[in-house]
Amino acid sequence: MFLSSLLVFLLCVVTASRSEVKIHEDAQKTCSVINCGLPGRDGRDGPKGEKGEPGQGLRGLQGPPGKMGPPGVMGSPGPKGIKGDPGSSSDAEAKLANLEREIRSLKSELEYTRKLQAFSLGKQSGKKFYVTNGEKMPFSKVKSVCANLQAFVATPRNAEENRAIQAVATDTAFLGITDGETEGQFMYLTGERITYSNWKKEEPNDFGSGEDCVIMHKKDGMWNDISCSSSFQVVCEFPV
Ligand code: MFB
Ligand code: CA
Ligand code: CA
Repeated sequence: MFLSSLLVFLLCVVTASRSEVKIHEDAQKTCSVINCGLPGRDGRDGPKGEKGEPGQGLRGLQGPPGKMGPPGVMGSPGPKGIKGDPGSSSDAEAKLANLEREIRSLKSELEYTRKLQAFSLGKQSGKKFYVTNGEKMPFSKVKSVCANLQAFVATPRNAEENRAIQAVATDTAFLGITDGETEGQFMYLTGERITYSNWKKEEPNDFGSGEDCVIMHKKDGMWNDISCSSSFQVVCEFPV
């Protein structure tokens, strides 16, 4: 008896809930919120769903180029190039002709510059000319200064040249003459014995610990042997 009544009760409950659901659904279709009251609160979140497929959203804009990386390792040398064509002889002849023309032009320009400089220094044509920068220095430096100018230390070979050097010097100046090789034998720097001299009275005397160089006095153009380590004016001689 109890079971049957339980069965009947359950049957009634199931039937009622189904009809309630249907009533509810029908009611939703036909009535507004005011007639039927507010919808119930959301239920609790369900369990987390499966991970979705990656989205197809817009990719970000291309960023600016990164900073320059370190230089790469030098590559190995490439294969040997193929042999070039042999230059034609006319090419070589043309190049040679150009070079010869250029040399002639440079030579005439140099000659012109020398004449202009000689004229500005008052040099007579066909003669050596002499130049000083007014500086005083030991004999060894005098030699190198003149050599750097492709010139020589002033060396009078006669009275005329002696006067010309005396006119250019502004103070007592070294001459290109020494007796360092053999004491008492004065030589030009080219190694020949001197053929002209203008010694002051009682000179040369190899005074003190030795005097193997020669100076010319500005006031009278006379010579004196002197120590090569003393400092006197440089006068350079430019050949004809
Ligand atoms: C000497 C001269 C020497 C020095 C010395 C001061 O003459 O021969 O070369 O100049 O004076 C006296
Ligand atoms: Ca001497
Ligand atoms: Ca002397």
